[in-house]
Amino acid sequence: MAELKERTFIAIKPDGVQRGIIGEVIKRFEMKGFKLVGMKMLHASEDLLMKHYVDLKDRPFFPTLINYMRSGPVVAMVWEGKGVVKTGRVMLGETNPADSKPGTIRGDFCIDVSKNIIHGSDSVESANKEISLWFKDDELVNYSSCAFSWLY
Ligand code: IDP
Ligand code: MG
Repeated sequence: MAELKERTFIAIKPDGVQRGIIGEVIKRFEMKGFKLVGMKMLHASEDLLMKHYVDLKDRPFFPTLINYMRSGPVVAMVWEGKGVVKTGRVMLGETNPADSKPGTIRGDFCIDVSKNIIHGSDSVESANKEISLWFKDDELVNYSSCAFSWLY
């Protein structure tokens, strides 16, 4: 049963918020069958973003990335379900929207790699790290979904 409790960290970036894509992203994850277990809107601090993107700190686009992520509020979410990390990445599309297929979030709603509207954890290990970075334990909820036995 633990595999059904896998969690991923999804964040709608400032451009996704400004362009009105919050509802569409939530709709896609809900309709797929994943369970929302945490959600908040916030202006991410520089410190939080530096930690979140620490693996990219030596890349030339790092300062631009941090400024972009600080340019407005983001919507941070935790979604739960079987294979949600990998499937979540498939639903997002490729890092560069130009390589993302239609039907994916980045393939459908954005154009440029520097404005790719959404973040999703790339492994279970980074998901766990990112969830504990962005959320306190008591900001995540435990509840049973009435759809559970119709999904699994
Ligand atoms: P991911 O978000 O698909 O996991 P990463 O390689 O982890 O992609 O990069 C993190 C974020 O950094 C991307 O989502 C994008 O916002 C930004 N980024 C990645 N590559 C570039 C680039 O070449 N130019 C500008 N921004 C980039
Ligand atoms: Mg990444």
